[in-house]
Amino acid sequence: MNVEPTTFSAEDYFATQTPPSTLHHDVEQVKNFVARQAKEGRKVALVTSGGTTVPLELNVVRFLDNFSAGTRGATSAEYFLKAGYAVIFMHRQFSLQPFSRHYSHSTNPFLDFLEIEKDGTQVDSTPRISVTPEKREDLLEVLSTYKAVHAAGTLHSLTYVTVNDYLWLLRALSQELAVLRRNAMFYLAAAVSDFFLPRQKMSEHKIQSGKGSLHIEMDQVPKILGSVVDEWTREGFVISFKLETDPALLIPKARAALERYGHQVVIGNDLHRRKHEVVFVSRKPLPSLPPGTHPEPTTAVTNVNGDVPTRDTLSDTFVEYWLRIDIPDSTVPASQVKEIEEDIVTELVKRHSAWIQQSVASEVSR
Ligand code: PAZ
Repeated sequence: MNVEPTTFSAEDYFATQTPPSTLHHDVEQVKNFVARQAKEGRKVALVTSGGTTVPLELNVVRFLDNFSAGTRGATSAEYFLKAGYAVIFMHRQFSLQPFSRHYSHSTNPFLDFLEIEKDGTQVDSTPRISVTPEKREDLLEVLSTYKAVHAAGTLHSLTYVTVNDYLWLLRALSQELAVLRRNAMFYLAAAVSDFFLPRQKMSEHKIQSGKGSLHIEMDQVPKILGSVVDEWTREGFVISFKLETDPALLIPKARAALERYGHQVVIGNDLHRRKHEVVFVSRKPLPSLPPGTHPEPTTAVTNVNGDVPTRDTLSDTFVEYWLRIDIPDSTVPASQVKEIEEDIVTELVKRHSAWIQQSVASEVSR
């Protein structure tokens, strides 16, 4: 069968692709979470995190994936919680999560710092387990924050695997967050595939070898950010991420995304420098805005040379703000390494507040 490649609109996509079986349940939980946060007057950040898969068969044996481990999303979620936001953490199943990320099985396996005490058994004669002394302080800090967040009920996590799961969830969650109006922030850090195989073109069973090379033609994933901004959650503060490997493309592509979707900020990052350098691209404030409403970046950062923050105005319409931190020395313990997400979140929290003030003021003056 020869099926032509299609460019799906968001509408066509949802009319032809099937939702994940857990969607209804996930949405009910988010609805309750959002209602509670709204009642308690909290802002809510929807953080998307990790890569998406693209299955090649209906009975999936093979799939396409990408590099993202979910570090950006999981780390940022912690800083949003610290800043007083409630967080909906929508992440790729088994990618990094807030708090537990500090004890990742590959970089800091927790079994390595638990000890079975030789003496001092408990009343029922089972041996006691204790934490290696040099790990106690860090663990106590992470654990206390984790427990406090759970007690406050300000973190809600849910998972996706495929790009299809991601798209359905993002649509449903955006619609749920619309009730928060300007108090909703969308922090879209997930690495979402640009291409997919519609179920109508997938083989039902495992693709067989023996016929030479494999040719698969994928369709383009619909540009869903436009629907988030224009239809599903029209008053939210939306930040998308743009990843490139060619530095020359970063700013033009980020600007093009802002131009196309009309959201608030694109954070650009280069694959290899993403842990210590990002660029915020946004539209220049209109000259008629009241004084003090311009979200001026004030975060104290230094670049790799120890210079003061740079802010380059490169066009009449857009403004770029580079955020850089020092590349950590390999001798610094992981728990003391500065994380760029701390500064990213500080900057966004400030911009979100300024933006709320500004849009409330312009609504009042209308
Ligand atoms: O998950 P991670 O920390 O390894 O990587 C983060 C990132 C590079 C995926 C994120 O910062 C990002 O740029 N996300 C958007 C990617 C894109 O679709 O362009």
